[in-house]
Amino acid sequence: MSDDKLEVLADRLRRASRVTILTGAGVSAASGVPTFRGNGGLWRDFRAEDLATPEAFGRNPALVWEWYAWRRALVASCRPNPAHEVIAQWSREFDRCTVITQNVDDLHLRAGTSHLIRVHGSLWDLSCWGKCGAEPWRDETVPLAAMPPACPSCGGLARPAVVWFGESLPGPALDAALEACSCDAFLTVGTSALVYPAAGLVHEARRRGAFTAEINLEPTPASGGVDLACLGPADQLLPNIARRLTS
Ligand code: BJW
Repeated sequence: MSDDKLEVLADRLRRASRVTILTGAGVSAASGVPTFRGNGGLWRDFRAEDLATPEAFGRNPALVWEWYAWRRALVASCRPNPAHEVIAQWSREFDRCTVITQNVDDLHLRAGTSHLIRVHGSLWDLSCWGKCGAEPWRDETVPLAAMPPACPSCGGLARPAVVWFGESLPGPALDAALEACSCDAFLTVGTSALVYPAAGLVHEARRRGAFTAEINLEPTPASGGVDLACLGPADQLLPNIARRLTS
């Protein structure tokens, strides 16, 4: 990664009044959380697309819960890495900085990020599969007391309160994410840019006049459409940019 690109990005961030950062699984990779696609993206022989759907849960809730229980245990043993820490610092120190994450691991929250929008929910929230009307509830116990867990209100089957393929993103989160596309600089970090509508946000930001940049280990479908694509690990490039901002 050339120093010039990082300097250009640092300069854009320095001059921006409003910054928006979109994150994906690559931001948590250095914490030991597996990404969805690419090396290590499989759980047993299943891809995310095989398990993260209402149809998969309806067919075999025990299997899908096993996947989530495994991920909850793994994430519980992980810590935020320097990428989370820099993003958290910027979210607190820049005047107007919004962080939109597709990640459900809550490592941004644990790093102390403010103005955080979680568009795909959280591993640690549960809701009623039968939609009995109970509000989603938080359960951070590892392992879960009962498998599969039950809704405390109606006793029916509970589900992870995350957004599966074919489901709508929570309206307020999506509205806030779209609003945050009206910014001076939009940075997309550690996402394969394959899953919509999140993948469309960077293009929306550019359409509205933002300077757009991507940080990823490899090129993605978004790379050709951003102003600056930086190849490298987020946990190294973000601290490098942060140092330039303070020097
Ligand atoms: C590093 C790194 C390091 C690694 N440093 N980088 C428009 C067009 C086409 C399709 C659609 C569309 N609109 C909607 C759809 C359908 C669908 C969709 O997008 N399908 C595509 C796959 C084609 N979208 C939906 O269904 C969404 N709902 C919706 O739109 O509702 C309305 C509607 C419904 C149906 C039809 C039309 C409209 C919902 C999407 C929900 C996604 N849910 C999941 C699971 C969440 C719960 C859970 O975690 O269990 O969200 S799937 C999974 O993918 C998860 C992630 O948040 C999401 C994105 O993955 P992410 O974060 O990008 O991870 P990876 O693994 O893909 O990439 C990691 C990247 O990091 C890689 O690029 C690495 O190189 C990089 N990397 N180490 C920097 N150290």
